[in-house]
Amino acid sequence: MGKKEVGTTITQHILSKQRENSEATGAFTILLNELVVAAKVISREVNKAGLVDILGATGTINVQNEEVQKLDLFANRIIIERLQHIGQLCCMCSEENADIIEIPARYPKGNYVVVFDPLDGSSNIDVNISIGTIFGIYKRPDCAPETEPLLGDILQPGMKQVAAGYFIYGSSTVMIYTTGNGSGVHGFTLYPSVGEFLLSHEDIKIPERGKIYSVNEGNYTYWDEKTRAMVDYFKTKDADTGRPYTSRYVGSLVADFHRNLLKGGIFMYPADKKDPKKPSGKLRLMVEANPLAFVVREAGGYASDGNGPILEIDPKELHQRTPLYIGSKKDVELAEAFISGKKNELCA
Ligand code: P6P
Repeated sequence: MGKKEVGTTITQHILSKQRENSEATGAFTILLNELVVAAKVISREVNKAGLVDILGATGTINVQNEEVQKLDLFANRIIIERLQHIGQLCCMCSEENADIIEIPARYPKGNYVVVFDPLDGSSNIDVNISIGTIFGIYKRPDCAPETEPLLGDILQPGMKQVAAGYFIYGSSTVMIYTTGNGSGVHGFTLYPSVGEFLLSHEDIKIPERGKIYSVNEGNYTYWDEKTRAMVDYFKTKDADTGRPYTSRYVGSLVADFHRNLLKGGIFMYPADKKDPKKPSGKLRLMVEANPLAFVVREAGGYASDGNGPILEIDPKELHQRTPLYIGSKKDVELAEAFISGKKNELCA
């Protein structure tokens, strides 16, 4: 038998997962496949951004009061256009849109809800640092697809996701996704010559403890004492616990998360006093923390807001922010012990 010419495509993999699930109707497969098409288009634009005049800001400001880069706008539009026509969604939520994105009346609707950050880390676009698209997929609580989508359809705890993942546009374009329930976390690398995402990282498991901590220490002055003590802990020399850890911080959540997923470690965006309007830090629960928390849990890791599991948070607002501690289970549990004040119990 000759060497496999192509390898396992993402479509083959999704279909094999669909066949394992007797209730699967193929709707989910259509949805994920359209997301893949959107990512291929975004990847092409990201990779030629340096050549074509789509760099630089549009001069507009998004709902997060951040300058919108042209590629942000482009990625947001592509994802909405690709998903709105497939007849599987009741609505969408994007980091770039203040309100729920409804499905135009001319298209049939379905019962899936997709939440996404179309291009996370966009401030790094101009300096050629890896950026990414983050997505989470929910089923709308049982109701007729044609009924008006309500905020309650989107504001579900992260544990209710039926799938989640991300695309990272870096030295190569990689898709990481999981459908939860022990199905594993799988990675696919885009082969531009084939135009397909091919299986490259099967059943990813994050090391139980890492040697890397990722945090913006420029915020040290804005942290409370527990947060400072926790970060100082990772920097203190102690041979028995493999400290000090190595510091790695890209400033692009998908890049920092992806490295830690493969190598082990902890990414932290603590609450801080830097911006009174963002006391919980700058990361968003629905479109950043929940999808990555769903992925890391399936890979054997953990994600906490410092007091408990991210996936158990009951969302109150579409764009609410949360402190985020995510990665190797033992490291995140340690961080949680510091922030929740249970550190002494842990060391008892
Ligand atoms: P800071 C990018 O803007 C982003 O939302 C995440 O991708 C990244 O982890 C974080 O902000 C970086 O924020 O405050 O350290 O620059």
